[in-house]
Amino acid sequence: MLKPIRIDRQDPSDHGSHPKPELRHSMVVPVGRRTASWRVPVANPTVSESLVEALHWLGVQHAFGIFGGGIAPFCQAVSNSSIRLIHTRHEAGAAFAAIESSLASGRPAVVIATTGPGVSNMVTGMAAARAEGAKVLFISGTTAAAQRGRGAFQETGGAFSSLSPLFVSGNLFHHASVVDDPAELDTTLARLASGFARRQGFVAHLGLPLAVQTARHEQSLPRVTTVAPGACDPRVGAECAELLASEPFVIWAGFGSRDAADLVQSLAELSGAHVMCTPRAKGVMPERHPLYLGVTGLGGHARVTDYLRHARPTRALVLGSRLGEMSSFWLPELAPESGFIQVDLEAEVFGTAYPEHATVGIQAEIGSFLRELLGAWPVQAAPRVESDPFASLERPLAARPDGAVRPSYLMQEIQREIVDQSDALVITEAGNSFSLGSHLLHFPKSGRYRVSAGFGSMGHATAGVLGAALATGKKAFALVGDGALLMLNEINTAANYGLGAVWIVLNDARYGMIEQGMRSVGWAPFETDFPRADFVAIARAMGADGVRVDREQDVAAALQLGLASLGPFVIDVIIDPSEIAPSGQRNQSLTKQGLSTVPPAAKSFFPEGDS
Ligand SMILES: Cc1ncc(C[n+]2csc(CCOP(=O)(O)OP(=O)(O)O)c2C)c(N)n1
Repeated sequence: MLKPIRIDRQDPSDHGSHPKPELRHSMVVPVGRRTASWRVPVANPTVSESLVEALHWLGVQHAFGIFGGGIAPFCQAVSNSSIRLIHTRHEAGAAFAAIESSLASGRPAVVIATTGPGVSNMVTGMAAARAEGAKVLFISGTTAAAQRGRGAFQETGGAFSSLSPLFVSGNLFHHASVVDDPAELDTTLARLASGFARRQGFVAHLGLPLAVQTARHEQSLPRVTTVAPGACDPRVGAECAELLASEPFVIWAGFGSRDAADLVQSLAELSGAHVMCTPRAKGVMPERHPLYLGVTGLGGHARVTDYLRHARPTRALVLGSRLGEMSSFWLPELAPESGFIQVDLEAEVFGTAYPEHATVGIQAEIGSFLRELLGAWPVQAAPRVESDPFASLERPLAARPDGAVRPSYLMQEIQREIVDQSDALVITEAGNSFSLGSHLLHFPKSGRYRVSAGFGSMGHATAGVLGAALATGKKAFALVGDGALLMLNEINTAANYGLGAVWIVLNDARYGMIEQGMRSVGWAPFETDFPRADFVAIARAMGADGVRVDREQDVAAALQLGLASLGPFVIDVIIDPSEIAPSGQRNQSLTKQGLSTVPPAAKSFFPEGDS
């Protein structure tokens, strides 16, 4: 029977009237929204149509993927809905775009693949989604029960398929299942509704056999409203305020604090504590603020460790970071004498990076914790604000007349033309662009910089930039290596949909990070270079446009072209490979893990030093 769909919840970003005012502060409502694109519900809907309607109601705006016979009915249902469907060139590209769309918007995104290789092509993206804390639902075709074990083409799901482990909840998925019967759909939707309400991300995988995709299923929407866990007990805030106000401490901001940037800054200014950020938290504290120290981990700043050595804060307040390798390299010098107060929604992260140091773990949402802490902060505690001791280290580089573009010069111009002149998002790729971006770009606010520090797959930024551009409706810039853009690019997809994605390619005709890494541990590089690619020709051949830059004088104009371009655009920058990227700590970390006993040979080019 056809039932009208009532959407009577509000987008949580709309702080107007709420249906249940008594729960206003703690309720995280799945991102259902009163939509302008109201559709007349389909009569006698299929499972695919019901699922799509529910996903739309849960806030999904974008689906990315590659079609195939095993998932065709679901693709058709998405295509007929108000969810925007982007048909990509690789399932991994679809996954990376979905991750970045989700992180840029806070909404769940969907990735679609057909049976067999469609599913296996998504695996890297699945792991990246989990590591990045995105909200992504992977939906794939599965083999019908009656055909399983009988040599079905691209057999997927069930007892006989090599891909069956991909339909089990665990370390990869918060929820995974094959929906073998339409009757399972409502329970599955309830699981998705509560999962998508999690602030720390949710990754799910559903397998849908064809017969289930086309079976009739009466439309129903999830009736779950989740009260978020992790609101901070005021007594905890008061105790922490008393402790921290009595001793010098440093704030170590992680990705989990990105939505509480104002509160982090308020705490720093009220207490006088300095702030250091993990790469993914760049901008949580304005990076030109006098109390900002710099980045820790890959591309980090030596001035952070210098400060800790000289100022000797007794404790670090860690906000929303597990302090993993790319955020800390587990450096002992980053651990203050009395250890850490670590605030996180995930209790499993407490004390794991520095097990030998004392850690007080507080399981709470960062914003709620900081509000309690600030509310209880003793008025008599005098702020210890100092001026920025490092400002004088910044020396603008002049364009040199000859030679390829120095990466440091390119970053300076990106700062001036893109970061300072626009509100575009910048995403850096696995490779030298990660450490260069983290080290040399300065962001005034949270949400402008992205890097996959958790899983770090090449191709994450080259394809993720599509999702960022789509979700923000603005230009998004991917700073990528030539190797990564050759590995995976969705330029043709971006051209197809006219997306505002811009790739700035560090074209050095080699896997630069690998080559520099080999040199830095004393190896003679082998097999790292490859023929130089012409990315402008590639861009044009794929329906986009671009410009090549091979001297520093032309960098600014090329970046302006990228900013002004109407569609996808590639800026192919011939860079000087002799300038060593600030990735020294990664190489030292690999050496400690057993890579080489040869003493490091290459030194970082960067005068500030990478920590
Ligand atoms: C899928 C994947 N394979 C391999 C790696 C290891 N890796 C990290 S950086 C890198 C080289 C990157 O070269 P390029 O994209 O040209 O960037 P560059 O460092 O030269 O700027 C490799 C192979 C990875 N991170 N991801």
